[in-house]
Amino acid sequence: MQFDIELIELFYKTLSARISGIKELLNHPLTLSEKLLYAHLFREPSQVLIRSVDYADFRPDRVAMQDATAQMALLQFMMAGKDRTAVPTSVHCDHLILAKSGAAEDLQTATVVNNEVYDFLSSACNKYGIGFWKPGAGIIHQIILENYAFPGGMMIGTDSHTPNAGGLGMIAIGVGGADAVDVMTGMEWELKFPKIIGIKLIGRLNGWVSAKDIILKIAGILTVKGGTGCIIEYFGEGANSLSATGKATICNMGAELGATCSIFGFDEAMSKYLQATGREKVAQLATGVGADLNPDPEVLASPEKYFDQFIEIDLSTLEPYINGPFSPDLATPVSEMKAAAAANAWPTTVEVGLIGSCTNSSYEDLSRAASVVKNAYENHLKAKSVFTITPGSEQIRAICERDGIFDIFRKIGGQIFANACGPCIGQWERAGSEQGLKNTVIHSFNRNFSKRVDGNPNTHAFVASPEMVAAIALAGDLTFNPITDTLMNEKGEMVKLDPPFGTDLPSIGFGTVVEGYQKPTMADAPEIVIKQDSDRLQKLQPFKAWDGNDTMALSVLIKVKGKCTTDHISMAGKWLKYRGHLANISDNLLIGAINFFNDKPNSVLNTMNGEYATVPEVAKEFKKNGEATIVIGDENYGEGSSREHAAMEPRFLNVKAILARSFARIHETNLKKQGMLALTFKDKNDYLKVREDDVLTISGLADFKAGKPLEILIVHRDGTTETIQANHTYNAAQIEWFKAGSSLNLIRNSNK
Ligand code: MIC
Ligand code: SF4
Repeated sequence: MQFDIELIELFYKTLSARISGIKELLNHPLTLSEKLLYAHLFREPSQVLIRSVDYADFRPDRVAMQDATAQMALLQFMMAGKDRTAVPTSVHCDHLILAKSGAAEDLQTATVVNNEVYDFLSSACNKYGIGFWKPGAGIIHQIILENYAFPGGMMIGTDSHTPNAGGLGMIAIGVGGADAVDVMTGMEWELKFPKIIGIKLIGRLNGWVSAKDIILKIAGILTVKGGTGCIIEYFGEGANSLSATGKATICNMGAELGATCSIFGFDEAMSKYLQATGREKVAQLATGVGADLNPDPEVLASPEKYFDQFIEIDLSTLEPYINGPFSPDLATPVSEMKAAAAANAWPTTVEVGLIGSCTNSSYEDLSRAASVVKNAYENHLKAKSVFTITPGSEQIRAICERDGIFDIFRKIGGQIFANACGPCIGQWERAGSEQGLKNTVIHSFNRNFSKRVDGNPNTHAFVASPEMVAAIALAGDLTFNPITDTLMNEKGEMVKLDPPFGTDLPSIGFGTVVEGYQKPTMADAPEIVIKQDSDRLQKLQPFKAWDGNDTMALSVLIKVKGKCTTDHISMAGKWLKYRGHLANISDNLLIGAINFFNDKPNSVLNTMNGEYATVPEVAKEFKKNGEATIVIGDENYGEGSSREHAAMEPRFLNVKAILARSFARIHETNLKKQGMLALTFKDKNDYLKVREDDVLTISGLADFKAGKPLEILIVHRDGTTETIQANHTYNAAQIEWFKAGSSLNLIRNSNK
């Protein structure tokens, strides 16, 4: 379906003139990222912005939110006192559907169980002029790609995989709800001007290798931190040979590298996809300004001159990859899996193969995976593992059903779940997972942090392309390499699977499925009701402003050891139901994080009584006593999702500061927006100085300034002290958020 065509037309009409102005200002050939970032500045650009140094204000074209984050975002938006959103916005119900018995039944259960939340979201959308996509319509990123994304546009979304729309040439960035509120209230949206990593793809994919393998390989090169503060821009003949949905897979998983977003230049594949999905007009308009939607020829000719980092990947020599367990950047080429699994004692029997998610549920993905299954079936092979499929949207589901793709999966016992996130976010009632047995699953999703799929810390989740998931699940063996290995069929014959094949676009078109969309009416919108005694929704109370004291004395709540993603800070799965209730969801604060001092999750010292208790319990005790605390973090603290609950929960429970070795971008901004102090050790070794019963006094707050470190006095229990320095990245405007108690308090104050 085509939305907001007037806005898109206006955008293309003025683009070339804007880009000429930018060229004049920068006075050098431009990367695509520069063109699109400058073209979306809030104010006419008047100075060159220094990458990774200057903050810049932007005017995104649209906002997208999914149900698990939209609740908090809309609760905040309601406090801002506006009648409607300033830019086109959409909300998508995808995260709250539990996968258990199959699509129809699970969807029915979800509408009952989440009734109150869906009602709240739908009535808020109706009132504020927001497009609402009902449960069952599909996963946010797939719906955006099919209906809203347009080459050259800029979008923010309250989900870290928003960059998926880069597959259609859009600058699409994952943010927290408070950032969405900025844009929805018509204010400027701020971002540190990113660095740009150029990736040239040469050659062509063949055989078992797919777009997913490109990003799995890059994850291995750049790691989960390597994209932080960067846009990844893809180009080269290899890039042009990929389908739009293949490009989207690559952009989607750029989130796993911490990248701000990823982008491809407009090409024939994008045009074809736009046309196939009913957006001929956009395809035509974008074609008319094709040069503006691609890097300049000089950049393509000497990329190393214009990008901050340059990588070249030859698709012709690429192998399929399997990444994991527990981290999406642990990349192993399929040919080395036998050795890697043995060396690490990974369980090699694969119990479940899960296909789908926002990353990989395009027609191309599902048709290629189905071709593998069909080939196996025709050769009398039986699947050794269980198969599940989560389609990305109703549109995809309907055409896969129409074209017989799902029947192929059903033949080997595959179960089709609802068009939703499902197992990807722990919304999977997996029988027996509570027993905590060591086991292996393989999926085509993007994240595989501990406990993420089924809540079991001993589930080893590996990430691969849908076709590799299909092959490995058929074999039931993680070390199976379909390129070289054979499988024994029912007749005792050895069978070698044929390489997968599929098509990017269905030969008889997408049809016209647009189920589940609710257009806002605004005028006759009824009041938004939040019940007093609800355990799912709670009206927000503004956070208190800074008290004006120069110093802040904070007890250590937890010193986190190692990886601490937002899944560790604010777990998803069964906790998703409290995403609209700050008090209730705060009961999961940091329950997945490992305490440095005893190597246990959710067991920290309560210095007030010398006993160990859970993190939320101890935080609440401190809060009750009117004492504030600090959390000590390791590297890349807050990696992963955009959920601002990971920042609001500590704020709510009186944690005033997070002092880490380093932060992930979205989380750091979320902390700032909620009025917290997000600080980093100036000397990373100082992390080791903090003991579990310390009190840390931050000083210099009266003179809190951009670029000026804060001083922290560590007072140990034995009376000894040490002084350390803490860096921060607050600019003058962000310091005002801290002072006001949150960025939202500032918006509210200005609306009074
Ligand atoms: C995820 O993939 O982790 C999520 C669930 O989509 C999150 C958003 C959330 O926690 O609601 C994300 O990626 O931002
Ligand atoms: Fe949903 Fe998973 Fe995609 Fe997040 S990564 S939006 S949970 S499908």
